[in-house]
Amino acid sequence: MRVVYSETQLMHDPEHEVQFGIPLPTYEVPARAERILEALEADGGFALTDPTEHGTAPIEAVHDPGLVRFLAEAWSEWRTRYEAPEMFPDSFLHPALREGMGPATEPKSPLARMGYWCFETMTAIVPGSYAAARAAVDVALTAADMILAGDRMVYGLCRPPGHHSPRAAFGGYCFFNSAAVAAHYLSTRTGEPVAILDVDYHHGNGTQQIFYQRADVLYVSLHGHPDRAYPYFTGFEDECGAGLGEGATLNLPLRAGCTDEEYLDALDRGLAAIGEFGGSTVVVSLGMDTYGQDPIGDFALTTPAYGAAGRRTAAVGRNLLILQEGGYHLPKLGINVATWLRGADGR
Ligand code: Q9C
Ligand code: ZN
Repeated sequence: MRVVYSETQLMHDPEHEVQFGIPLPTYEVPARAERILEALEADGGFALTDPTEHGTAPIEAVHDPGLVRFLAEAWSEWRTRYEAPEMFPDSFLHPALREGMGPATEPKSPLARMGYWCFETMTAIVPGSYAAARAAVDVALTAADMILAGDRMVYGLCRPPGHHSPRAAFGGYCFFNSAAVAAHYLSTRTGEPVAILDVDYHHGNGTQQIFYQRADVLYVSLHGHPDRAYPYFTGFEDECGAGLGEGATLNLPLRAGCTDEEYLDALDRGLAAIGEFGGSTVVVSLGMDTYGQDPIGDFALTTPAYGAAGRRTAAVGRNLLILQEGGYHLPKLGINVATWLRGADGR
């Protein structure tokens, strides 16, 4: 199986995330990508390729150009005004602030701008963030090109992740929604419907939002129930899409302690929906934070479940564009990814 990866993605290297109002060491570290790479290299069944530059047009096809502009400028603006080595917002554009008054206009100061574009306090901007976020999209799009050229499955080792970013905001360790950019790219190039299977522990609120009103992109997600799990405000079972997109969103929220068996049953439900949907390619948002030892998830999955999950996903018979999202238990992250990919590859 071909793997697309760029070292530029390591340039996003924040120290902290603010949780409970306290700056704590972040879980979303460059070593995540290095651990995955090592496991794939040790396996020997994977061929590494660098991405090619795809520019901002495919990003702006799903994201607000203002978000792209902000992320491109944020660090250089910040460092002319503040001493802090990492950029965090302190005020957010809560929807109630301007209720009944019409939309806000984008503020001028970098701090206020960050509160306009960001929805939480866990996604620091540091000097290399924009370059890394752009590289992650290039990884996804280069992998998509390989599918378009005839590969049956390709793995894009994306980092930072992307599925929490909606059209006009970023957060949840994510900047650009690489899976959404790639799914839209595939849909415009093939003219076919595209299905997205999101198996990260967290609901992919960003991907859901981007495609919520579209009938030609199916979004299916298995995740920790939002009653207890981040991102809290989305991912409920009754969110099924709207307008033309009604019926093209399927959320399967799961209980804490979810076992291999329960998980694979839910996966089968998701895969059945994908099987009934058209198109030749499934974009997989692959998160390994479902693992039993993950520090921020609460499922009980074991490594063999990933082999079964990969196998069942491939058995739907579509091309697979597999893109990395979360997964924070460094000692087993690589083997879990390799096991999923091996399962899909049927070797
Ligand atoms: N106490 C991804 O896995 N932290 N993003 C939640 C709650 C943010 C995860 C902690 C989790 C973001 C791509
Ligand atoms: Zn996650």
